[in-house]
Amino acid sequence: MSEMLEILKEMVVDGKHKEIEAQVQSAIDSGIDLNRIINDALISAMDIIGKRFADGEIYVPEMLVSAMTMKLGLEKIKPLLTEDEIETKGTILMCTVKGDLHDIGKNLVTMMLEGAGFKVIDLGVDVKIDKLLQTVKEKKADILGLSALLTTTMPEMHRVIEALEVEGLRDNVKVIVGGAPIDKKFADKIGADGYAKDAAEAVQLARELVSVG
Ligand code: B1M
Repeated sequence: MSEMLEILKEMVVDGKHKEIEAQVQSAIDSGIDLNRIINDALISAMDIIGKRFADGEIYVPEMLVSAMTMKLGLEKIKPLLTEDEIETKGTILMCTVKGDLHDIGKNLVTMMLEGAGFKVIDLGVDVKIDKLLQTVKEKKADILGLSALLTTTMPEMHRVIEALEVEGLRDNVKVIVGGAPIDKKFADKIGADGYAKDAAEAVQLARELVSVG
């Protein structure tokens, strides 16, 4: 089993996008827990890629091919996470903030939230504040989820919260934040309603926030 996960991890690291779907399917067929496929193979591969990039061993194109490979693998798992149609628990608006194009983590969080029965409206990446405010109003979202992977785009989360206040929308929606450079201290500092370190925590947090209304 762990050998299969190792192979999967290497495939993502090496950007073997043509082979990844078949390998993920084999892992699923052999009964490996989906969370292990996600955490121990796919996410773990991106950590290796991040380190190699930081160390100057690889460049953006290689990072991009690995990201694409990871996405293909995740897409294969997605239908299994959202198999049970459960009554909607609440509406969540998700996005990666303006200036930031990283969407793998955001997509993973979205999938897990959908799997947990939330209706998720995914606005994509590089989302401007105007668009967020307009959609919060139109869709009457219970929660707004903001993702950021760059230290340079973290401050955009604060600007979103300030804009919600200015527009008189802050009390209508809970704001949750996440992404590799974000932590609880930062979330508290900018006045977010919650921080989640990963997709599983995001589901837990969303459940808590919706139940307290
Ligand atoms: Co970028 N990149 N990247 N990159 N990239 C990082 C983030 C970096 C840490 C790499 C490094 O130097 N080690 C670094 C940021 C440094 C910094 O800010 N301090 C970096 C850089 C510098 C850049 C560029 C500037 C490079 C350049 O062009 N010179 C550029 C910026 C582009 C832009 O956004 N404007 C860039 C570009 C890219 C690619 C496009 C090539 C590609 C992204 C492809 C895509 O997403 N479609 C990419 C990738 C793949 C990475 C790394 C390697 C992997 C990110 C990832 O997908 N991780 C990353 C290094 C790393 O993080 N190890 C890196 C897997 C994913 C599942 O984890 O996104 O953390 P993550 O999500 C987690 C949690 O954070 C959390 O749950 C998820 C699941 O557990 N979470 C939430 C995330 N959002 C949440 C929201 C929530 C709750 C939890 O609630 C709302």
